[in-house]
Amino acid sequence: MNFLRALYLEDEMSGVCSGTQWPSTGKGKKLQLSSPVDGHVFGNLSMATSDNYDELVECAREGFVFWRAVPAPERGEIIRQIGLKLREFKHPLGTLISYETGKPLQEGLGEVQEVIDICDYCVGQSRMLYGMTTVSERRSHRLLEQYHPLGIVAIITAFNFPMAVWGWNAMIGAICGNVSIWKPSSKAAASAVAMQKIIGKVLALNGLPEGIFSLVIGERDRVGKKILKDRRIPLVSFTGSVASGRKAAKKVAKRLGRTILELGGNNGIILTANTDLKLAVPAIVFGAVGTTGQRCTTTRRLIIHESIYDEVKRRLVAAYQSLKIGDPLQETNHVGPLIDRDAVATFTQTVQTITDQGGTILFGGNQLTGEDYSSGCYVEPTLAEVDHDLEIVHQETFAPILYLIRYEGEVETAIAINNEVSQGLSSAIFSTSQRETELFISAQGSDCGLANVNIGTSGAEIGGAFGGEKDTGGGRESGSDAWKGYMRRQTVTINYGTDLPLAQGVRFEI
Ligand code: UN1
Repeated sequence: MNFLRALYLEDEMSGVCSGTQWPSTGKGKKLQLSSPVDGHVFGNLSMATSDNYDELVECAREGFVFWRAVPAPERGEIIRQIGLKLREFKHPLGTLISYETGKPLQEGLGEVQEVIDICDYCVGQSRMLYGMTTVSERRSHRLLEQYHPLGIVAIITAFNFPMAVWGWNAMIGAICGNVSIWKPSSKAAASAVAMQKIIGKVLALNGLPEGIFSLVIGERDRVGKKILKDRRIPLVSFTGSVASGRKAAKKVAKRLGRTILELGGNNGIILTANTDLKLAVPAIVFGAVGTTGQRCTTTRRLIIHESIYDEVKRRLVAAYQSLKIGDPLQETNHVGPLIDRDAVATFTQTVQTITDQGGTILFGGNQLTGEDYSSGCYVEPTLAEVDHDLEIVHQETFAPILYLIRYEGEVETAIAINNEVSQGLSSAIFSTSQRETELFISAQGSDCGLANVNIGTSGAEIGGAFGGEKDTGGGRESGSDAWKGYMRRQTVTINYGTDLPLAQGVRFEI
């Protein structure tokens, strides 16, 4: 476990940090950190108390007063240094992600790369927080629009991307002049502690005050609820299930705070009669089993034209037979464990429900047992043949279960099936016909936030805005103009003349 030491992780950890300081958590509840890879407990963490939380928020308020006055390109310079530091620690950080969450090492390293990429992106973006000017209807007047920081951004993240999703939010938020308080999933607490320790080096080197990047690991009912109700926090960026996102959004809305929601997906790939299967098969398999089916962008539904259905099925079964499941740190394995035993129970229950509702399991469906799988978290990636309208198919099960759905006729039928679920995150089409692909990305096409052509549903690049529609929550994070969601917009009207004309020609004489 050299990577734990390389990341300065000790056996006893604190779950509270205001930047570089780790205040004592006192009576905080203890959390055991264990790995789904081998079931070992590799550390203990003391969670934040309510007092810890309040102190952290006060410190962040002070941090904001400092940070908002730092010129944006100077803020970008700090982020540049963070990106360089992360390059130095990429391997141990990626290894920790893999060990703590169970995703293959390649994907763990890819996740750290995603944070490095967003850092690089933010360095440039820090010089491009553009406003605009427009003409006034009044003589010697000018209208302009500018963007200011909001204040404290709370970032609530899930276990499946324990560093990247924080990176999108914290880095974009920071160049915009905000400070952040990160509440990670307690299932991936060590990844958060390690990240905080690494960025702390940069904060210390630059002599920055506390309260710019804070971390709070606490119970959902204690710390999580406090964040949602806290008027001192103008923006909450929430990643998680639709059910918990709905509850969180209600609480924040009650105080008229802002949210950025990145909730569940039920992502489909359409395979038309014109599919290039050489491209499609690896994209489907990576999309369905990558991160053991626990990405919000995981491919869950395949909508396959009847003319190629049997061939697709044959190739997928063959591909699934060749998948190696086991220790994700060994690079010869394709698939690691699920996050915990509860996730295995959900998987097993879903497999049962599929058959109860009339579906057929084509491949897999079982939990794996034996010496290599002693943590009890490993399952077989699963293929199921189903009708598109089964209730279970319309739900997101966070596990490697891929539904094969047959369609007849034109691509419009497949698009309708793609769009009939309540979630709207990612979608894809495989086709060499421009008519079909253009229709898919047109206004009559996919209703999702991400619509891909001849690539799979997962593995989005940071340069685009990331997020989805309908039950996915409508939020946008990461690239493009997503930064605007982290700022308050101000319209300014300037009179540089000697008269005071009123808008709309209203006359008022005194
Ligand atoms: C998530 O699962 O919450 O597009 C994020 C992807 C990754 C991010 C997934 N870049 O699959």
